[in-house]
Amino acid sequence: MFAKSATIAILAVAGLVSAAPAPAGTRTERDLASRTVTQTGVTHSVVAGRAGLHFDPENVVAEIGDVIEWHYLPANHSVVQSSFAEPCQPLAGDYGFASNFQPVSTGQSSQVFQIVVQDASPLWYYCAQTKGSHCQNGMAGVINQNFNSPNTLTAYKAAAALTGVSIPPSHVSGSIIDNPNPQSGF
Ligand SMILES: [Cu+2]
Repeated sequence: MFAKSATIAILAVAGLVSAAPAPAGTRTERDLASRTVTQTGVTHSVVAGRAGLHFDPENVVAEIGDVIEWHYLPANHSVVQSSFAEPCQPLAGDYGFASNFQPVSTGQSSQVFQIVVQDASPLWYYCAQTKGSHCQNGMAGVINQNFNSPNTLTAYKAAAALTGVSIPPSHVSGSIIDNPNPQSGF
């Protein structure tokens, strides 16, 4: 299961490395079949919707090859990658990772969303739910923030609050799978 997940996730974050030089005549978009990372076996769980419009923990430090796994509490959240500069909208070209919406009435969703960390660059993301303006109200997170940079999660949220309406992704990319440990909480 993990190997399959990793393959999908690699495709999901293709946009992260689209700036890397590619041999002449090859596509750079999402064409990452040859790019692999060695998985560490470490999973970081993040809960969407704990304590309101919030990802918990919202700031994760992860190694390359770690899995980030989002769980969903009520009501109807999603996880969508953005840039730091443009909060509450998908990465340009829609290349980032993106989950579907996960409607939940009680407990947590039976599904989780996973990606594999591909490099050390910060990964910014938000919830695209427009009912209640989740992103504008602070439902955003980061993986591997550069703590020596002014690009902090606080700054992202401040900019997010000034955006109008969140933009949903045009695609789903990443691994949406049944919760592998439904009896173990998060
Ligand atoms: Cu949300």
